[in-house]
Amino acid sequence: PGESSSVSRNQYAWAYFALGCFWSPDARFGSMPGIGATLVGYAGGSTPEPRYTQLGDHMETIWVAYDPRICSYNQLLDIFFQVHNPMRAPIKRQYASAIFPVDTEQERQAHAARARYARHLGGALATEIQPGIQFYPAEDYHQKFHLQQHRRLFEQLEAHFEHFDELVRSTLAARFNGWVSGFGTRDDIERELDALSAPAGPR
Ligand code: MHO
Repeated sequence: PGESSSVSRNQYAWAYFALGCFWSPDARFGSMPGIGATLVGYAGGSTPEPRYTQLGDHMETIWVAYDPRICSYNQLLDIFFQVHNPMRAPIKRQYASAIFPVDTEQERQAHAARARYARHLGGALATEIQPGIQFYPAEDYHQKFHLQQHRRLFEQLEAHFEHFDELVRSTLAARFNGWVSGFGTRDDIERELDALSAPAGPR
């Protein structure tokens, strides 16, 4: 869709992945240097206006904004294939494995990576590759889910942002969400504390 012409308006390109329950990949990707923002949501289906309780044929999906000068799409694909089991058929479509490329270059790299991991793992992968999806952000309580379980920390962070939406789209929230989930260290976070501004994401 038009929303995704890479690296327009700012230094970030966009990527979308589905790999099971989105809480943990949100934290894993969010902890990586080069990731400016993450959101969780629903994509890959045709049901209009999906909600968590009414997913229809959509999958739990994460959106990431990444700085290609720091972190390549190929590196994201490596993380994607390494943090879930792409050979396992999902118990339901909600938790299916999928890559949603935003342009033909991402699509090419996605196919190449899937073939590479199929060879490496020695069998066909369940991972779908579906370009041109629409992404629907999930309900507030799913955004930075692990961080939100740390009530007092989350409230302190909220005080620094005008809107909830700004907080959950911030680099700061992405890193803290990673940190409380066991990804990255306090030193890692302190080293990039000046990179706090968030890119605009899908509405
Ligand atoms: N098994 C998880 C699913 C949540 S995820 C957002 C749980 O209910 O704890 O699908």
